[in-house]
Amino acid sequence: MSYFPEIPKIAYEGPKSKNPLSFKHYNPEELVEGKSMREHLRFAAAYWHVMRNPLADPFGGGTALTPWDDGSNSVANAQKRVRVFFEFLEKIDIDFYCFHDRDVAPECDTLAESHAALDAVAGTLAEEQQRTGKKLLWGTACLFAHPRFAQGGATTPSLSVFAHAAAQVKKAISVTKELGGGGYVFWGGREGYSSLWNTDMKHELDQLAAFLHMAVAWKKEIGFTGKFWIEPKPREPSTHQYDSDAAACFNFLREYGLFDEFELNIETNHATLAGHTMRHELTVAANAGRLGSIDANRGDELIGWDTDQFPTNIYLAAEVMLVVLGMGGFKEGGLNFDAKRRRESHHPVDLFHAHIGGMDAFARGLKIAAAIRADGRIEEFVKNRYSSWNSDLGRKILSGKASFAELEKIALSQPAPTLASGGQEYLENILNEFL
Ligand code: XLS
Ligand code: NI
Ligand code: NI
Repeated sequence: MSYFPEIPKIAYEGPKSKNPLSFKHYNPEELVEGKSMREHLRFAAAYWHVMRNPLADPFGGGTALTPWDDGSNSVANAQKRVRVFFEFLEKIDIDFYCFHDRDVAPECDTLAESHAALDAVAGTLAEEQQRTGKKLLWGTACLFAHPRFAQGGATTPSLSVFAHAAAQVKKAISVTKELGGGGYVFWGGREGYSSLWNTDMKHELDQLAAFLHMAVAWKKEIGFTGKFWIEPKPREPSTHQYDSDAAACFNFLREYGLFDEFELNIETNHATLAGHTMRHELTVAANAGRLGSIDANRGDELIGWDTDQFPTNIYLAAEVMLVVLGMGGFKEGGLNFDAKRRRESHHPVDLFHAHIGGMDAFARGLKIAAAIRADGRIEEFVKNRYSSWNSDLGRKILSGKASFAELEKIALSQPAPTLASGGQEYLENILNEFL
């Protein structure tokens, strides 16, 4: 039985093909820097967007056509969706997926029933992983949709809600482990505030830290060897989210003695909402040796919210892949399309167009990044820019052995300082040679 009877398995046909249901650039087994594109890119599909996003917006309800779904909250319907999803993964040739507990399985009347429903659906996920060879990139818990989480999950003022959140995360980590997930993501959409008039920020941060310490303890207790990733986002749905950007996350983790246990999952649209470029956020994370995974999407310059569009910008994909190649590639992480179709693109075939576009854009980004690295001019320029530090004095300063007094003596005795050009335009022109 096929749920996408009209759709063939998507294959590489090359840049000249006019077949919209083919890859023009993503050629999974093609080698780049000695590794296949498949291994470099580690694409993942987001269960919540592919299977559960009705494509509503703040002004109107859902439009997505999901002929396989009976619209009920039953476990059987949830299990059927899993089969549909894995057919999608097979046809689109994506190797990994990500989920929230509440998108794969229904939320029931009691927590115990919700746990049981999740176990039942996890059984189907395990079967389908077994059948297809697809893998779980990461799992997470939804601590933002249900009304009980309106004032936060780990940062709620209510101790009973906090306990519920803890129980949910405990279960979700266990299920992620059972399914062999590479990581577990903490995205706290409601872990922030909408007004400081009713918020004890210090108390909430202490709660969040206690919550994460318990998560680490649970991870160790059950022997989950995947990574813990925090996904920064500055706001939406909260006015301010505590994990607002990569630097804020690191500061929080260091302050509370959690730094060694967490890496980051960086999302493009969250970076731009934080007033940063994606490259900035990736660079902050990579510099700390803590770039774990990426939620690949993009925002819209004209819309001030998380539009979660598919990443089709080749320039952006090249920048992302430069950072990824620069850190030696993904380990447990990958490129998760945390992206949804526009409300107007409501047919099942649009799921394929959307992912094909993202995969082809990143295939090109990968090749462009590799070409820039092989060319070497940009890297060389940046290296030269700092060459004055490549001296006894430079080394002395960086190893913390110099003093202001010593530098004052040098500054007083030397001729007026000089500066070489920053060469931004020169470098941007080089980049364009490869696009
Ligand atoms: C929402 C987030 C969310 C996380 C997973 O903006 O991107 O989808 O990736 O909870
Ligand atoms: Ni995300
Ligand atoms: Ni997002």
